[in-house]
Amino acid sequence: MNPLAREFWSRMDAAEQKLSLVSEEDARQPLRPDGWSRKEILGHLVDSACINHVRIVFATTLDGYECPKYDQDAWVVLHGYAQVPWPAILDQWRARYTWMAEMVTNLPDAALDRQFTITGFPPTTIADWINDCLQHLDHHVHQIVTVPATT
Ligand code: NI
Repeated sequence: MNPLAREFWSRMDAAEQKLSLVSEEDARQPLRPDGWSRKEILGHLVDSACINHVRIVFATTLDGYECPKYDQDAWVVLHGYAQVPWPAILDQWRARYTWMAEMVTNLPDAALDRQFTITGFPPTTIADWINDCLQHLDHHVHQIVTVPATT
């Protein structure tokens, strides 16, 4: 297994252990006035996994791949995460990240240095982008676990 895939599985397992401890009551509360609740942050991680999974597969299989940015607030609203029970969002999260981890495990070494572009940003390599995805995961899991809920 390539080191990046090993890292992906281990960060995902660490995140899951923390996310599984969150109660439905805490998950429902916004973390800031007018900000996302834990449910919406976890839903945003589901969206991010879907989008970045597809970006990485396209970048692996197409030369010069360029993809759009996405409107993260609109995606969270469109999926109605605020109304979905925490365990259901967590099931989606687990499924999407496992699916992505399996794809990263199967990436040939040559794919890791391939470049792609998100419109408006400098080109990135697949390996750098996977590392960014893991930092993004850690950032939001940290928020979910440490920011006290406002009531
Ligand atoms: Ni984010």
